[in-house]
Amino acid sequence: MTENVKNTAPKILELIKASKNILLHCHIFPDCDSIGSALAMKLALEQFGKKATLIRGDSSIPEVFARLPGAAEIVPKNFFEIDRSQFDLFLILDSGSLDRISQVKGVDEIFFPETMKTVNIDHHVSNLNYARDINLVVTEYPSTTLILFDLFKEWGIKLTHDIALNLFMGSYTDTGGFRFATTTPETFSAAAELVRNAPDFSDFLFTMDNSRSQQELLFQGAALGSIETFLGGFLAVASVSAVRLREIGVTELSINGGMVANIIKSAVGWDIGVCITELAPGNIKVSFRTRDAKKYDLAKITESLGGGGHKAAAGVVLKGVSLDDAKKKIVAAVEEYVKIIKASR
Ligand SMILES: [Mn+2]
Repeated sequence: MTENVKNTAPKILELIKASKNILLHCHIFPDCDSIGSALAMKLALEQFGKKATLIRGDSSIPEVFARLPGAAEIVPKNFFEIDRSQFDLFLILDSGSLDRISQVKGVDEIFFPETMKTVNIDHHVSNLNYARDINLVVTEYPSTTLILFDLFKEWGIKLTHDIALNLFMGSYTDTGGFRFATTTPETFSAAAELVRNAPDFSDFLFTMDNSRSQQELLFQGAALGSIETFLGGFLAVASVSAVRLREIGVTELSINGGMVANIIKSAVGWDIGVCITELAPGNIKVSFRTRDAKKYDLAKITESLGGGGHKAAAGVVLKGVSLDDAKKKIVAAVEEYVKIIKASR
């Protein structure tokens, strides 16, 4: 536990104890760390006899997380569909910026009434410390659920099965199944205590790993079957046309180009994997992944095409071009980037 968490824990608890009606949310496109944190917090607040309302936010809850303990009580409303004046405390979890709370309206529309205290608890490096009362941003933690694990300890929360399972699932997923470099000995210690209290964790992992849609696999099959290599072989590109999408009956919901690029870059020698999907003629979504983020900064490539992202994962949407022209543009952009990094070495 960091000093920051230890010192801030009683201050947050003070605000909780002084509140009557607490608001919680899931961030847009919620992952298991967002949902697990919010559900665990709601259950912990109930141990103090506090009433908490957990809103779904902008996006639907992925079906695979709908079985998490307490998920049935998530209120299907976004931030603008609730009466904010009813709440005296908003515990904002796993959200680096205000636009993680909602994007239904502009960020300027996201304001908090004077009577609503705000606390921001998060682990993202990019966090903007936007809360009015307390910002507990601890980037040493691999997940928000693990921050809560330590806070709950300080608060004397009983680690029930339901709290433990929610905390475990968020911690497991945000560490990529304890594989990411963010995983520490403390992560495993916490995980050990969590699974001691939630011995059925493997049922939930099985459900999560086996909840894919058939369409998602059909899309992957079409994409992986189309792989071409360029620039001497280190760049591997999959591409799926709008016509092909229609043939196999795949709709936008089942398209995960990032996942395909991820699979491509898992092959030795294919240092950069790209998946190009023609959602509709003239509307092309491109995902980049690399197995060597020390050598390549993919954001530099996608930025040159008008997109963005991170070193190891980036993307761009290309408008008004054919699939073939998109492919040529992408290969040219990678070639240009490689020339630049070679020259700078
Ligand atoms: Mn997270």
